[in-house]
Amino acid sequence: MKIDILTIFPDMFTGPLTESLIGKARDKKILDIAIHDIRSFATDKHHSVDDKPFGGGPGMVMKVEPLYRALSSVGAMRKKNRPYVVYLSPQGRQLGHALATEIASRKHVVLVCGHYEGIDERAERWFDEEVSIGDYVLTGGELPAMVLIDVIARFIPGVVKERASVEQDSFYNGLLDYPHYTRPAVFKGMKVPPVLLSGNHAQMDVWRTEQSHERTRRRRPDLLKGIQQKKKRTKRRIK
Ligand code: 58G
Repeated sequence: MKIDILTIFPDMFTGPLTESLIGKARDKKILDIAIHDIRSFATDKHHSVDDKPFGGGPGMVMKVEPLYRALSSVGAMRKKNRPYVVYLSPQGRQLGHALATEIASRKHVVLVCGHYEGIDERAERWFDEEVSIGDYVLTGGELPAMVLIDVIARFIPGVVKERASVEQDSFYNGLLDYPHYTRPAVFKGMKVPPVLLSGNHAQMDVWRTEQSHERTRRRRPDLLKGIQQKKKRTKRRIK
């Protein structure tokens, strides 16, 4: 998968995209991530990327010309083989498991990071989708872009070593994760649930499934409603 990031703060990406699993996936060429400085596409002598809003009001607005040129440079303006262009914005469709798998299925994605009060509205036509990571406003789209890259990277085969690890995670099956434990078996009197030390794998599976359901019922009952509806729909289809 190829990801092009358009930003006016390219340095913000170095840590999160060079360390850990994402860094390894880039080394292995599973993930091809390129970061582009929108400022380098400005043609005026001050390389300006923002300007005062028409009609007045507080703050600055990101200009369309440098962004247009940056988008052109990554192939977003061509007719054939256009990448999927995503603008990170609080007005977008809220990111979740479903949206993440959809974006992860694309071959080439362009992430546009805004700043200040946002981008000149005339840029909207160049975006295939606006994505929000939650109902809050941030100073820029860079952190949301990194969150999006991290969540989609986990769905690309080879990024997370074990497929089972991805498939067992919360939200894959619509349930919260079961509790995890590692050595020592007793720490300051706190014991690991005996079933996990029993060696009976069938029993352990039952226990974990029970824990997942119980946790989901207590903490996220809204998720269980979703599963019940899904079950009802497939039942109807079978009839
Ligand atoms: C209002 C405010 C509209 C994404 C700011 C547009 C981006 C939150 C999210 C903006 C973001 C999110 C300018 C700064 C987008 C622009 C950017 N804030 N919830 N801020 O995903």
